[in-house]
Amino acid sequence: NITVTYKIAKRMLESTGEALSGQQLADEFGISRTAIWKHMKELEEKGYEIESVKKKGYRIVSIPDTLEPITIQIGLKTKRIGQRIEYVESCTSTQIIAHQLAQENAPDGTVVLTETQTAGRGRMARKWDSAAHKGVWMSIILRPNVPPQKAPQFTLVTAVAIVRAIEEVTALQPKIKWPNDILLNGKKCTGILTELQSDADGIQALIVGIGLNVNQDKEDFDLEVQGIATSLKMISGQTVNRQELVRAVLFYTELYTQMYIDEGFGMLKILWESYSTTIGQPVRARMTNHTLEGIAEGISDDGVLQLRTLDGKLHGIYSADIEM
Ligand code: BT5
Repeated sequence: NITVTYKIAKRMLESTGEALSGQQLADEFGISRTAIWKHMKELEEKGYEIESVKKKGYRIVSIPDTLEPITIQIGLKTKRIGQRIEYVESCTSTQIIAHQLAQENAPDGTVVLTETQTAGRGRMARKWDSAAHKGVWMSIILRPNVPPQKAPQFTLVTAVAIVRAIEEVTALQPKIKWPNDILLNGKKCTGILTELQSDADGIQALIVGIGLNVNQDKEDFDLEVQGIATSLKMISGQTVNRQELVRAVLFYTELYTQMYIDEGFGMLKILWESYSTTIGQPVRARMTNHTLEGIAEGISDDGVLQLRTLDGKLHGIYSADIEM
């Protein structure tokens, strides 16, 4: 029974490095010592390294590089986001699963995590390349009590949270490209996709999708994106602990989305602008039917990009692809 196995693993991890005797575990879980031994074998099969110390008992020495809930939830410092985590080894898209869960009344802060997606998506049904076990492919369900026009800023707020998380876990200094890209050395390491479930009463759920390239090497990317994509490992030269990174992303996403909900966009706008590569730069904004060129002067309190064209006119851009 896999849930019992994980409960035992959780108990062992929480005893911070001390060995627990088979008898003690057997008593606590109300099963036999042989059953405990079988659960240890089960964990070993799943990639957990277990030391069994004569007379003292069992100790978990290392945990596998997966994003299974217990590997994330131990040491997670959030109150809401990630208290429930749905994990699947593989799926079409975590956005699809999250939309489904949101319709089934999954609580605020529910997280969907996977190792690989067969139909990962970007904006406007573009493809998102999701190499197995190399990135963080995740959707977060939020149920903020705000009017629908306050939804687009969640993408910007999440971008700030991801930059803070990457800064904390690595020595890297990522930049944000309006509206939804995070860059390292000018290449995309993260994309964000915020989708909305709403009705006459307002926002039912926001589904915030995060695609974060972590441990890919160049050849792990599809040919089409090799020239524009990068990963944390490619820039830092080091393999990054994905579990620690997910915990940091969840922590800062909770912190900053709550700040946005409680206090508005003001402070976050300042933070966002400090990380932005777009502001103050000449840019080309490609929209569905036309293109504008000018200087990106800033963003409004609604998260709308302010672009001044050569003729001096100021344009509010709600959605576009930016070239610099
Ligand atoms: C985005 O769209 O950047 C949003 C990506 C969101 C992906 C996450 S993964 C978890 C969740 N589940 C999903 O199905 N989606 C979300 P957009 O701005 O439209 O950029 C898409 C473009 O980025 C593509 O057309 C490619 O050019 C490029 N691209 C695709 N895969 C990439 C990758 N892994 N790294 C960098 N760039 C990529």
